[in-house]
Amino acid sequence: MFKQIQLDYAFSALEPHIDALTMETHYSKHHAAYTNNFNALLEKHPDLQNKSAEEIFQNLEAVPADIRQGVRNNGGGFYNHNVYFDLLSPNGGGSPSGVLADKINKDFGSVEALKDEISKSGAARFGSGWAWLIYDKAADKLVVTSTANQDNPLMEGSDNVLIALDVWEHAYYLKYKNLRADYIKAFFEVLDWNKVAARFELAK
Ligand code: MN3
Repeated sequence: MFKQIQLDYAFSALEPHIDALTMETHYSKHHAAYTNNFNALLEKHPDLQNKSAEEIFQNLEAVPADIRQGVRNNGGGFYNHNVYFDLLSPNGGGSPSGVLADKINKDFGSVEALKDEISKSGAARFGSGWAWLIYDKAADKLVVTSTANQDNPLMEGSDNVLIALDVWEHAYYLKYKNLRADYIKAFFEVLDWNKVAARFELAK
């Protein structure tokens, strides 16, 4: 059984950047539904239950055809939100330091330039989807990318993700209405760079 991560902060803890009702609905309804649907699909093919979510997405073509699209949508929704919610913190914001900051400066010029690129990627994603920072280990390079729907970079051959930014309207519409760019600015106010740095350490 795949499980939603337990939040170590209250739904209201990210106010005013992300409002409590959005957080509660997003986690307790949207994320819960993706997770339940993903687990229900895997009951049809129990051998998949022993694999990690990463293994499943990196070999999506090996998933039986009758559940493949469902796994892509709901498994993606399960996994992507686990990364997203884990990266948020009432103590977030600011800037990264240490090895991660050095790498960002080398690959993007500055942290502001990286934020700008992620923001543009999220704003340019038409309809629903995600913006990402990934680490391309083979090229030793940080890369900004985006995916549609609940797809993620693992499905496209990446072996890790460092930042996951949900740009579905359900992530921001109650507070920000059509102003996705304002929500993206707010996301960086609650992004826990220590978690990003820890993901980078594991990916290297
Ligand atoms: Mn979402």
